[in-house]
Amino acid sequence: MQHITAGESHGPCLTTIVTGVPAGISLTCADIDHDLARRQRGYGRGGRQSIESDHGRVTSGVRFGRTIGSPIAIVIENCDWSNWTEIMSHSGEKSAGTRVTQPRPGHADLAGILKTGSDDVRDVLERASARETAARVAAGAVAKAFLRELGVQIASYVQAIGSVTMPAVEDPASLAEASIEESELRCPDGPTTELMKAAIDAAREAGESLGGVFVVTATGLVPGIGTYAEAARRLDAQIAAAIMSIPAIKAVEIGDGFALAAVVGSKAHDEIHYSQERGYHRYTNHAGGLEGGMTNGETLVVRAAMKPIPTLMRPLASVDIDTHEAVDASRERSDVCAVPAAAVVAEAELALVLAQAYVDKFGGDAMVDIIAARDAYLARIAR
Ligand code: EPS
Repeated sequence: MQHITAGESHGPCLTTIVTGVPAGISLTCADIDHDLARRQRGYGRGGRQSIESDHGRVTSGVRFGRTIGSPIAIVIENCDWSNWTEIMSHSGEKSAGTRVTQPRPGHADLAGILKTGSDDVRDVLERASARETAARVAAGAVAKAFLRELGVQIASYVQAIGSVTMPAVEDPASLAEASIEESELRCPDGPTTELMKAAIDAAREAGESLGGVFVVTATGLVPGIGTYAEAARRLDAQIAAAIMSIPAIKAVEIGDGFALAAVVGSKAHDEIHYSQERGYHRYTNHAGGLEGGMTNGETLVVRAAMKPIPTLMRPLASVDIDTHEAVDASRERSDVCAVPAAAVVAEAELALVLAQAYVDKFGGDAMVDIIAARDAYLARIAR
C-alpha cells in the first residue's frame, strides 16, 4: 500500500492517492473525517484550525462503503485558500512586496531556496508546512481500515510537552482510549494535562513554541510481519523512517529504545514462555514488539520526539536573502504546540507501514484472500 500527497498549505486543496489497496475493505468518509478531526485538535494550535474543518472527499476507489481494488484518491479542500488566491495564484505576475525573504531557523526555508534556486521562501514553506500531514492522515485512514479488518488497532498518546512529563506507563496498550481522546493534549493523565496547558500558555506569552514526546502503539499484530532478511524491509527501519518523515520529528525509539543501552543483556530482553492457551508469549516488552526487524506478537511501541515549531512570534536571528543583512526571521501564523497533532499523523504513518507489511506477508488483492492466508498462517504457527 503506497501513497503520495500533493498540495500546498494555502493552495486550493490537498490530495492523496493510495495504491495497492485490496478490494473488500469497509471504508467510509466518516472513517477519514474522524482522524482528520483528531489531527486538528490540541491545546496550543494556531488560528488556522478555526478556519479549517477538514473533510476527505473520496473521488476514486470506493463504492457503497467498500474498496473496489482501484487506487483511492482523497481530496481535502483548504478553506483558507479563498484568502490566498493572489499570493498562491497559479498564473500571472507576483505582486511586489509579497516575497518572503527572511528564512526561519529550524524550518526548510533556507536549504529549500538554496537547493531550488527560488528567490521566495514561500515557494518552499508552502509545501514544507505541516498542513500537508492532513493528506497523510487521510491516506492512513485507508490503511487503518484495512488493519481493522485484520484485528490490528493503532493508538497514540502524548507523554511530554516541553519539560512536563506524565508518570511512566508500564503498558501503553492498557491506557483507556477515552482518557486520551478527552484530554486537550492527548495525555491520559489529567493533572499532567493541566501542567502541559500551563506550559503552553507560558510559551505563548513569551513568543515561544514547545515540542514534546508522543507514543504510538499497534495491538493485535501477528508475529513475523516484516523481515530479518533484507535490510530495507526490516520493519523497525521502515517504521523509524516513516515517523522521522513527519515534520519536526528529531528522534524515534522502539520499545525501551535509548534506555536499553544502559542495562545488561538479561534486563534488556523479553523471556519467551509457552502455554496451550496463549501459545508463545512474554511477560515484559522491552523490545516494543519488534525483534530482528519483525513483529513478535507483543504490542508495538514507538516513541518520538518533536522539536518546538520553528515559527516564533519572538523571532530568532536570520539573514535577508536579498541583502544578506542581519534581520529577524519571518513570522507566519503558526502553532505554539502541535505535538498531539503529530501523534495522530504518526498513527497514520505507522498504519501505512504495517498495512504494506501485511500485504507483503499475506499477499492478495482481495481482503477475503488476505484474511484466509492470515488464518492459515495462524493455524500453522499454533501447531
Ligand atoms: C498546519 C497548518 C499551518 C500551520 C502549521 C500546521 O497553517 P498556517 O500556516 O496557515 O497557520 O499552522 O504548520 C506548521 C507547523 C509549519 O511548520 O509549517 C496544520 O494544518 O497542521
